[in-house]
Amino acid sequence: MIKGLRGFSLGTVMGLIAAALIAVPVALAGTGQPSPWQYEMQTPVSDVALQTQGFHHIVNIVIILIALFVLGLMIYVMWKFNERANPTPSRTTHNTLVEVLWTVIPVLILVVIAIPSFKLLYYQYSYPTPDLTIKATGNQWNWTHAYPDQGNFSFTSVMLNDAERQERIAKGIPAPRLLAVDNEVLVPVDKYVHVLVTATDVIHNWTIPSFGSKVDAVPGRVTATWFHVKQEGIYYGQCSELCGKDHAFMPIGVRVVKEAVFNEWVEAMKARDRRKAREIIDRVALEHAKIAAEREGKPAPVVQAQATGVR
Ligand SMILES: [Cu+2]
Repeated sequence: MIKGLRGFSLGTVMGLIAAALIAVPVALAGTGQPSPWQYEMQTPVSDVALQTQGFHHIVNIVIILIALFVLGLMIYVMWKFNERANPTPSRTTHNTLVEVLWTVIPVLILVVIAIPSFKLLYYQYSYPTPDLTIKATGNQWNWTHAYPDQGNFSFTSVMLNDAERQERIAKGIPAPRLLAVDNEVLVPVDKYVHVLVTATDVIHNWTIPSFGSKVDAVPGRVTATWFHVKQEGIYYGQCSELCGKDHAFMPIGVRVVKEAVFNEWVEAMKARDRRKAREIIDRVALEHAKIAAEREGKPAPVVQAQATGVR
């Protein structure tokens, strides 16, 4: 009876932990941005991000098992060998078998962790042939994004202030605080995108958590990341290397759109028609807001005022 109970409780506890690790975060994680009460990673939308999250879960389970094992040992020692229960302590100092075990088993655990870890690391640095290459340059404190193969047009992405956000929100376009930017980076859906990253002043870091992309932007050097996203939408990230007083205020917004929309936007940008480019982004942003609202089971954002032209 007791044996059965023990098996049940350990299995149940582990099951509950695994369920909490894997199931709950799905409900709490935001797509492309953080969500209230989130403690897990943002919903992965690229293969790299998905694998990173899977690896994170594996390591977390290993950590929990080790912590429970050590806790169990400590409780056992406190109960079995306290002064009252064990007044005459043994003078044993060595046990070859136990010493070999507590050396070899941790090594094996590290090897088991290292194999998927290196696999993932190599995958992150595999750089499949790109369909599009963009260049991101970190400045104190905003990002310049350039499209070298599309006529080398470039623009700076600056965080929206509260008044500017309210303008967007009034149009029905979500504009999350500390994340929404004036000029979003547009990329086509289901394409391999390389991002060449550098900086003009100090080290910044170009990051989009949902893509599993995170790379330092180092002055005088070019680093790179890549992503392949199959789901349209807006994905935010923030500079992730302490870079000065406005480090927290230089977000990155990448909008993944249909190829036709992307091409239309590129033509507008090439023609330096910022008004047209803005209209294209506003149109697709409204579509994305509706899709995101439906996906999360919320009512679509209410358009409070008609779009009144271009910022
Ligand atoms: Cu920065």
